Amino acid sequence: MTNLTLWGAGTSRTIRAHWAMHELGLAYRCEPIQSRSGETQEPRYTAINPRQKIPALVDGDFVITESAAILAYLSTTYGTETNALVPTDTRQRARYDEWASFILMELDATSMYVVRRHHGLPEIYGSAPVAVDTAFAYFQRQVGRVAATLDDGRDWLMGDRFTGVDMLMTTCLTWATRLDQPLPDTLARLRDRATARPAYQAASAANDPAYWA
Ligand SMILES: N[C@@H](CCC(=O)N[C@@H](CS)C(=O)NCC(=O)O)C(=O)O
Repeated sequence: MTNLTLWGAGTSRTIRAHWAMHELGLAYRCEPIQSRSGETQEPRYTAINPRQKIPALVDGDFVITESAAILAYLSTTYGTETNALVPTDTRQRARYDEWASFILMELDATSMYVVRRHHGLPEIYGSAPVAVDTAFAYFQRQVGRVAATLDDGRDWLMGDRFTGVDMLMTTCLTWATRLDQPLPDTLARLRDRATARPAYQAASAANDPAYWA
């Protein structure tokens, strides 16, 4: 029996936490607050996450923020041998952390979020076409290198088994696809395999704030 409440819906970061819930078969409640709605600044949410960012997970008396940390927490706390999303073997876990850091820093923060800020939200962050072009070019260079890793025929980043880093990667790839970025074939296939999973489909529905109305 769990006592899980997930705060946040509607973004490429919040879907990671919804997706983990569904991969792990967990029942949860959701407070579907949204970015730039003012809801992250309200006292009731600031009390949960003083940094005023979504998603955040409340599990009884424990609060954890940051989408990748929520995913890992849910897996290590509630995952089973068959559905765990994070490896337990030390070196496998190190490899997992390596992929997660790369995806979050190089693809999310340095590439897609720069585009989001300076192309998608110029009224808040300012228009910066050169930064946007550079971020797209950087994204292309990085995904080209990732594609080379997949050339050995593996289905997922860690090998044969689907893990949380495939989820982090997929949310960056779908984000890029929405912005008309081409992807190398192997990565497009990884994205398609991941988004065809029933848990992803369920999470997409649950990541829509209207789902919880
Ligand atoms: N690194 C964080 C990023 C969280 C983040 O930037 N969330 C945005 C929405 S995607 C947010 O909460 N913005 C606050 C607001 O716009 O009110 C994570 O992966 O969870």
